[in-house]
Amino acid sequence: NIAARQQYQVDKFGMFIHWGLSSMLADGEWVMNNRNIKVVDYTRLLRAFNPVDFNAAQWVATAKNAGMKYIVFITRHHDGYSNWDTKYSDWKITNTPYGKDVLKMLAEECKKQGIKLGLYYSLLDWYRTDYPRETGRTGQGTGRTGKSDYASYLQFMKNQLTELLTNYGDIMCIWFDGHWDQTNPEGQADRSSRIDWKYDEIYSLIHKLQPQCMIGNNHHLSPIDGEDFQMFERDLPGENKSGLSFQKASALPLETCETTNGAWGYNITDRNYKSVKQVVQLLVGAAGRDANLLLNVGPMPTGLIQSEFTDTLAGAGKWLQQYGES
Ligand code: FUL
Repeated sequence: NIAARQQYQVDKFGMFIHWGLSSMLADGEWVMNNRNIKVVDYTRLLRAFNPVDFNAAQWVATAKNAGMKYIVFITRHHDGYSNWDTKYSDWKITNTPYGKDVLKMLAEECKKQGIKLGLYYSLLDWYRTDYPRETGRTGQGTGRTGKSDYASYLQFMKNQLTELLTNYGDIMCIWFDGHWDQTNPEGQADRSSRIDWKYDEIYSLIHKLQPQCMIGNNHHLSPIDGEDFQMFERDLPGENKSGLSFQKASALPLETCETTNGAWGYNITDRNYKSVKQVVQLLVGAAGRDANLLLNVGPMPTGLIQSEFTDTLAGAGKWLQQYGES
């Protein structure tokens, strides 16, 4: 959809939000894998998640105040937990003591405040048994047994994506991640996948449900058919400072993502907060390459975005008001 791609490039600046059960452990969103926490132990987090300070209005206002035009929210990260009321899993926000569909509240608030909403969706899953973990590179310490079954896992993803693209209004983009779990080690040129993800089926389903929805995939490869934008994780398009981005910039709209400190998910020991100046430099660096900047915050387990982030983002917003194009 050409109009959606053009609009996407105009939108330029967005807020990435990494938040979920892992936020409670306050050690980044990879904590389950990094500490080899077993599914039987990790799932105990479900009964403890009660983000009483969650306030969609605060999140959306923080983005708006920064001059951002969209939000990309983690609906499901690698730990497989769903941040919405999905019918296809019990491992979800509505089974916590909090019990409310945060995605619904966020979608409604975005609509109210005129901010677009995109959804991050992990292909990789450390929780489900049917995810092809035998060929995966991560999540080996989670103690899952049984035979994996990609056909079943694919159907699950399609069901969930259908929910996401049916029940939450217009979705600006689906931001896929985790492809690299099934490739040879990062840093090597050979990124061929050990499984066939059947992207053609996944992408055509999305475009059928919402033709204007932009598809991007953090596979660190050149874009394939069906993708609408090309992303560079913590990198400027065409450079490879991260050691992840071997792909060259294509003709598609480009996006670079970065964090406001060093981590994606909430991490109490990470005080490496970027200054307003650093954020502005990121913005200018991205814009100079005609790329969007998707800048991340990791809200606290209570649901609040900490002031170290909101203050800096407000500072960047002020700068934009003064020197940016409107
Ligand atoms: C990576 C993920 O593994 C990180 O946890 C994070 O979500 C980042 C944006 O993408 O591939």
